[in-house]
Amino acid sequence: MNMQLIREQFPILHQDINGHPLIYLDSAASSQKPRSVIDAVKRYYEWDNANVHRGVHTLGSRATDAYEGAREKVAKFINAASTQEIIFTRGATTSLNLVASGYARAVCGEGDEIVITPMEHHANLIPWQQAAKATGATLKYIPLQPDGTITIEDVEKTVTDRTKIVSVTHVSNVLGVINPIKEIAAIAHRHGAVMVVDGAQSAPHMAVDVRNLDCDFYAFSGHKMCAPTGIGVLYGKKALLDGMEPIEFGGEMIDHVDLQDATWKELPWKFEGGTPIIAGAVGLGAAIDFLTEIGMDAIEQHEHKLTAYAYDRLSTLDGITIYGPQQNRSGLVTFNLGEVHPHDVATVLDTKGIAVRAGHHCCQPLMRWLNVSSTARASFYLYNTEEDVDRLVDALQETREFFGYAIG
Ligand code: 7TS
Repeated sequence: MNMQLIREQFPILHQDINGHPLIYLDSAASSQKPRSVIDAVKRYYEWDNANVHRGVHTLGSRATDAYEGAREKVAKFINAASTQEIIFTRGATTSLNLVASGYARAVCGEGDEIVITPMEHHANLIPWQQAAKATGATLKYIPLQPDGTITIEDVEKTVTDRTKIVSVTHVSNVLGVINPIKEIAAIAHRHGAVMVVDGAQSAPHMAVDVRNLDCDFYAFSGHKMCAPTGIGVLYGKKALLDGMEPIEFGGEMIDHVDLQDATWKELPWKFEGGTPIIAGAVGLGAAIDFLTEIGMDAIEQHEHKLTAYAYDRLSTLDGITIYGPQQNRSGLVTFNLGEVHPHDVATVLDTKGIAVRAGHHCCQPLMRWLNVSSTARASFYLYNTEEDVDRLVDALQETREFFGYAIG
């Protein structure tokens, strides 16, 4: 990958923060946007903006074409069988809540099981807690190994014939663990359960093929993959989506309405109540074009190399604890520096122009399992370089010296 060419396409990266060139290491929270995405959204508002699926006028049909064109790009990007399987949502959180409210509550009952892991983001944990409480189902957890991974043997032990849903993150936003979704899906299916995947941290960073994974639902957010905030996707197998009731009613999703009853449009529109996030979808389409042109495999390889480099360099710092496995990890490194509070680490790094995230990363049960209240996290994307990692390591070294008393 030509790093200079790639970095030139992200205007935001070329500025000083607190007197230092910005090093952005928080893409797991939200990625930066390339010029082509910013321009596509701008062009849409300057030339094509109108509501979709209703106007017979030219702008209405241009907006509809742009919106539905983006859906085709998404379907191709994840290798869905058809655009009917692509529901536009507000993001991964909304997508997962849609499955928990629209599917889980309909199929689960007393004594049934929903299986997840302790490494889930709250967005893939609380919706299942709520669905379990509402239906009398039991929420079960596949246990974690000391390095934060799960084993297939434990999946086999946890999933039973009473399991209706298995929902696992493809990539952990804290541990960087990449879960073996295809193998887990095969076990879920053998027991008649459906496989839900939280793809918030995988879709932006690797080639995803939902048919090869054979997952039933796959959720992700645009803003973590170069697209604007406010747009996301729920992929679902057509037969399952056909059998599901919508959870939002009005506007776009309506077919025929009487005083006492109503019918819905066909897929995918039945799940898209109200005026959809048209400009967001246009931006997501442009982001997919941008990522695809560079190549998802090339992006994955770049991040893999960079993360290995970061892991090795960070490991040399006295008093550092790095969480998650050393091998087979995605593009982020989560750590603590002795007893220094991660918010202090992030604040000192910010004074040097380096943006990292500190906190519980919306994974409180995982923090408890790690026996910490919070951590710092550096997360990488296609625009990050080894020089960024070197700057981080140097800055952490200085932070370490500053807080030496707390590191020992
Ligand atoms: N699932 C995972 C694995 C995530 O990392 C996130 C966001 C979500 C779901 C929710 O995505 P949203 O776009 O609907 O908010 N993760 C993070 C993070 O790690 N730091 O900030 C947001």
